[in-house]
Amino acid sequence: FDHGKVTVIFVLGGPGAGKGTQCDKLVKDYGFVHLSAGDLLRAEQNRPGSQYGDMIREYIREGKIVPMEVTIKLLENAMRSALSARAKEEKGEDKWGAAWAEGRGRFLIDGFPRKMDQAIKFDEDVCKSGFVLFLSTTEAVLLQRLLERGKTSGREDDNPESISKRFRTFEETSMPVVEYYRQRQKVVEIDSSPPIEEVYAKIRIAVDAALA
Ligand code: UP5
Ligand code: MG
Repeated sequence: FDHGKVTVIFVLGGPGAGKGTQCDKLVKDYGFVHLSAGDLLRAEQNRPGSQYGDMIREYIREGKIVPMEVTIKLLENAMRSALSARAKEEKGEDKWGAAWAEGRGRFLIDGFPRKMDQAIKFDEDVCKSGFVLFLSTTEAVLLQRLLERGKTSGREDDNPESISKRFRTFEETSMPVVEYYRQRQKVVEIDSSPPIEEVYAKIRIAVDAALA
């Protein structure tokens, strides 16, 4: 991907921080393509004939990070197909159509990178990130959200046992990635404890400043 044209924002935060929720809102207002690494992995897990299905299911239930080759390939494929799909749309068909037709895609990558090896590999092989939106809150808030969502989500990792494993992986493996970007002045940290709209208002300010 041409770094001068493609903008990538990583959206990071603990399990249940609101990454998916806030990305959905940004898509509506800014025309980003939203790619959730977790959603891509779940889709691959359920794809008939996938050689990775069982492996992904096991990793997700255990709250562990799937080997990066699999996730990066899924992300790269999804970025390419989004770019070509949007480029085919007629210019002006939507307010972002023209930009996409010129290959100037904007991507929100949600829940990735969450391990140092992924961060370095993606930077080198795919594209450098513009900046990182880091949604932070307490484990008590996260737990309450995930247990509530678990009543209807059907997600195999929204149960107390998997949730505590996800918390541990986030602290031990994913926070170092946030710190790595923080040292490089790439992180905008937003408290995601308040109501959804309040969090989103702060995110908009950060995104507007970054894109200006
Ligand atoms: N909610 C959201 N915001 C709220 C607010 N401000 N106030 C009140 N409620 C709020 O939100 C969670 C719930 O909280 C929802 O019910 C929402 O309404 C409410 P959501 O937006 O879904 O939060 P999100 O941060 O997206 O939570 P998610 O559970 O998706 O985060 P995870 O990081 O745990 O899940 P993900 O899908 O990214 O990854 C799952 C697994 O995949 C990982 O554990 C790992 O095993 C694997 N994975 C990899 O191996 N590699 C990767 O690169 C990525 C994932
Ligand atoms: Mg999510």
